[in-house]
Amino acid sequence: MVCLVPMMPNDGLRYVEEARRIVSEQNEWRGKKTLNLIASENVMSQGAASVYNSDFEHRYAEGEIGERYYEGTRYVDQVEALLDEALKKLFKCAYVNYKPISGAQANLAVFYAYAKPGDSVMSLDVPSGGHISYREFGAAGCRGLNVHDIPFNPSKLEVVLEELRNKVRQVRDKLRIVTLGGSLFLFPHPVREIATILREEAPDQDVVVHYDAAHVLGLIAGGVFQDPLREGANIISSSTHKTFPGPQGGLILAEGLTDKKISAIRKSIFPGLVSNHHLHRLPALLYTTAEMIAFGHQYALQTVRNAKRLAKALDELGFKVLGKEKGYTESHQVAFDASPIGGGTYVATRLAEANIIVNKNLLPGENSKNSKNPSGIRIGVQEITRYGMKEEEMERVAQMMSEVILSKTEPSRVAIEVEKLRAEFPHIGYTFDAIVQG
Ligand code: DSN
Repeated sequence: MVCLVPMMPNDGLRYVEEARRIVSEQNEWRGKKTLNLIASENVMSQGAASVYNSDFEHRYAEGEIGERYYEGTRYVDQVEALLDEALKKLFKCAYVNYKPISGAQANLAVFYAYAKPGDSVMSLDVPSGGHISYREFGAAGCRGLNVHDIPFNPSKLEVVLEELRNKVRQVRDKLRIVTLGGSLFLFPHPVREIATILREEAPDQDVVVHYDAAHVLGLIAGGVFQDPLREGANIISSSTHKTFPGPQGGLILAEGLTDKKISAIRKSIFPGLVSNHHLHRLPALLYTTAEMIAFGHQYALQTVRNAKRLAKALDELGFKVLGKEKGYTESHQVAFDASPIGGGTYVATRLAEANIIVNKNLLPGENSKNSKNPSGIRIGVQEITRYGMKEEEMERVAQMMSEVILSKTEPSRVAIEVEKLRAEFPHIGYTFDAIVQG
């Protein structure tokens, strides 16, 4: 017999107080004391944040605009109609679906729509930049797909097109999807060339060219990276919170797909993988989309300029930065090989002690078994760019990283410099905040 001991109100109160304290300390620390260089994160504007928490967070709206399975959805319909229009305008595409609640779920929706168990897909392996969701241990594997590697040259940081052609010849009979894009994503992928290879080598297979834009969506929106839907990609999956500075969530964009393929992806998402699509994020996504229509180009341009400058400064200070021969990067990311200076885990941990937040990362050519202590460090400058930092500040950031790692300065001393730098840039830029509130 189970004996239940009655809880006292104070037992509950402790958790409440702790929850409030933790959130308050997180906001203070992340908002004022850290340089956030995680490549997959960003911050929403005050305006977007102001429409994020609302009654929508309690509601359901399964179904489509005007055809819901619930009553009381008048205002969701209004938000979604505007979101549909704004996203199509920004990305110049015929179809959008903002119901996936994460980028990985959007990827699973693509695999579910266009391949069945036992079919083949191709993607970059994780060290070459592929996201875990494209691999056999991720969403592709959950769908029962056979995953083949896209050949990648680790020193040139490029897809090897002739090897890819040979691979397509070998697996063409069951090949359904080629997934481009990734998590370590310094340079555009050869979408046009790969689409051509697929047309030439598997003309009868109707292979879907799928591009995961999660990391670079804001750069695509700003017109400073590649434009996958114009280069031969049939469908884009993404998250909405990396270089695209919206609420956390997922997205599908498509252009030129047949009605049958549109219907397949729509059904794959609802009723396939998503029941309710977390409505509270939609007004914030609309708000951010409007900001990207207005300010996306300037923001994206500055982001890439900052990444290039940070990479160059780190290189000059003695870090082994990837991609030097190609200008280091064309995206928001910078990567360096930390193996000569203690390895990825050591460097990331030590930088974190100075409140410089990065992530350790596998590098191209590395054995994926090293994932617990990989060689690399991946950096993203999109968030500090949103706070208004420019090339001059990138030099300062590189200098601080060098002090902590190369000069072995006590991290707590550098943390003081980090806090000072943050204090100079308290406001998020490239937004309507000044206009709407002023
Ligand atoms: N794993 C994340 C990244 O940092 O790239 C994306 O889901």
